[in-house]
Amino acid sequence: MSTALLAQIAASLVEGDPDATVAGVREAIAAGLEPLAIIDGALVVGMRTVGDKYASGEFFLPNLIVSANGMKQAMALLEPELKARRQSLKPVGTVVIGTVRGDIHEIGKSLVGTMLAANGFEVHDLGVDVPVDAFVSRVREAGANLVGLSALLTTTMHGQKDVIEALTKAGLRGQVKVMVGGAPVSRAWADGIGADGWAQDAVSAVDLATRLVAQS
Ligand code: B1M
Repeated sequence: MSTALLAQIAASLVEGDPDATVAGVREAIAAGLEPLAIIDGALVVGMRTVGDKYASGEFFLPNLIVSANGMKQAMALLEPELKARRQSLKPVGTVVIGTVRGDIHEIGKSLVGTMLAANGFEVHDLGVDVPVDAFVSRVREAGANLVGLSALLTTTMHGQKDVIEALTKAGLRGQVKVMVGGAPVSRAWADGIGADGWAQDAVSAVDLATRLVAQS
């Protein structure tokens, strides 16, 4: 039953039916499915199919927008569930996260931020299309020990390098670790721009963040 329900949620995301996505997620929560299983087994699967269909020319921008909206509504239901499973008095670390300048892709970044919060991090989510200076000033104000930079476009990836350079210039690079991610971002790219780590997905981002703050 749970496999069928997860497949049904993924299909509703692909079909662009946010009401059905939300209803399916509610049903899955009520059935006792773990939030992470719903995210990984249905929402990420559905968004991946949407991406493939867009890449092959079967889907167009409006399809992406409707599916992204369904994903966002589903995540709003799952975030409190994730947080409720993790109650930490002292944050594991303080992270400033955002999607870099010129890039409005929100879902992956928000998923990483939600997972970090659910795992005990204090998360300052700056949103999307974040100017370089906004990262720098929030790191300073929050006394963050980690920065997370998301980029989904090959044309915006260099924004990650710009933030690292700006942190160095501001004299903050010694106090913060930098992790990068997003579909076009690779380990080689992360090494090349002087980031401290790269994560392929939200689950490995939590592992990486935990290791990085332990070193800081
Ligand atoms: Co756009 N888009 N998009 N898009 N979009 C992509 C990224 C694209 C690959 C689609 C394609 O052509 N196949 C392509 C980029 C090509 C490239 O540069 N290599 C593309 C393009 C071209 C564009 C526009 C230029 C289209 C246009 O206008 N002609 C435009 C750009 C706008 C801009 O940013 N300036 C655009 C717009 C949009 C929408 C607004 C319609 C919408 C975003 C809505 C929103 O976010 N609110 C959208 C969407 C939905 C996508 C796809 C289909 C799905 C992205 C997504 O949400 N995936 C995407 C295709 C794809 O990726 N296959 C595509 C689900 C999400 C869970 O995965 O974001 O990869 P992802 O995040 C993962 C990992 O990457 C990682 O963990 C996450 C969770 O597992 N991760 C991190 C992400 N950030 C991390 C940070 C970390 C660590 C891990 O540490 C800090």
